Amino acid sequence: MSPMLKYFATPLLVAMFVMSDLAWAQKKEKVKELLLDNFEDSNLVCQLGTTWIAATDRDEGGSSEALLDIAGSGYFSKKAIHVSYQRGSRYQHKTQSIWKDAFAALALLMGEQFGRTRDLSPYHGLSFEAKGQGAFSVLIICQGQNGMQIFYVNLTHEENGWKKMRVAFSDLRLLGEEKTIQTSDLHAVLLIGVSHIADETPDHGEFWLDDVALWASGDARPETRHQIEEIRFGNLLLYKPSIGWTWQPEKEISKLVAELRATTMVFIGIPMLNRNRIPFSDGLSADPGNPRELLECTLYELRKLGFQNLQALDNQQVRLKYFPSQRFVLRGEFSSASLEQLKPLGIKSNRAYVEVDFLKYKSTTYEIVSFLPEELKKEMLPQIHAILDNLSPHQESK
Ligand SMILES: [Ca+2]
Repeated sequence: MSPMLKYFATPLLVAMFVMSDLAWAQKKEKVKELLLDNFEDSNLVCQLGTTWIAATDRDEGGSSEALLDIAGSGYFSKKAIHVSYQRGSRYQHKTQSIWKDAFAALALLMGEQFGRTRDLSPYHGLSFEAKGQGAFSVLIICQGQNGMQIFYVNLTHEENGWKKMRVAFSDLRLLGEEKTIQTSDLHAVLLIGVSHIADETPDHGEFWLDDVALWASGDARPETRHQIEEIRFGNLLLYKPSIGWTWQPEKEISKLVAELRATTMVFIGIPMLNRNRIPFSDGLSADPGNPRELLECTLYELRKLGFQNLQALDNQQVRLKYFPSQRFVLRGEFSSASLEQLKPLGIKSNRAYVEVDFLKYKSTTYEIVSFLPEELKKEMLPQIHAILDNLSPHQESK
């Protein structure tokens, strides 16, 4: 029997689920998001049937260049769009007597060809995953009553890896003016563009985008990768992705991580009620009011799950929205087997961050183990905490 199987064979019932965003945990409105492109089909045609193009100042007399291709490694997926560009210098417009700043951008036509428009007013904004050092600019060209209008917003991106960018259209400003975009402007959108910003990035470089989506104002959950459904777990209400998700305790955790293309998970345990002690595997048990005993049993279980060199950093009482929790914070390392599974997700370091919460509800203690690669902690930990905060008592419907 594998150590994992032994672990699961204990009285602990364990469920796991993936999280990708926090808002869904708060409200269950229908997701109306439209995924424009995840590039997995390797072509430059998006979900609308329109095409990604390189948009540069060449047509107006400039000398910038941009090349698009589908790159072989996406955001937790196989493909993304890749842009390499070389910005020229300021140029004089070939038909108007004005000088303009050089630009080289990636753009998505909203109509089948340039000049055709699409009504984006039902949508609230644009989201995408971006990779590339420097800052990004999102722009929308609208066909206004007085001709073309360019609205834009700048976004910072200081990290090396993928970062989620989420823009509300209402954040866009008319180029050169203070005017913000109005719903009426969105009735006739010619294209959506994304570029690096001249002031903050070199004149030549490259960047990647993936999972480009339009989100609607009613979207409770802007993520598209995992549909979330509510499940009852013991006395608690939890959320889990419903597509392709099954609980398979006989599998290694690390494999599940890779299969789900997720790097963070939470385990919920319902220890069988045993009067005053929480049972762990191999006959161990702990007094729920005794942090030292809880920690010892926790370390024992985590080692069985394949974590190594564990070090307890903190232990505190945390007040969640509905429950008090005894929380342990630990650092450790993934096993080499786990790390092999994490590699395709772009995780290179074996450093792991782990939090274990023990929360009591009625006569049951729940054990929640959240773990993630240390390098994703900044991005994912707030989401884990949001999920924990939003765990709520299950209400029988009448
Ligand atoms: Ca992709």
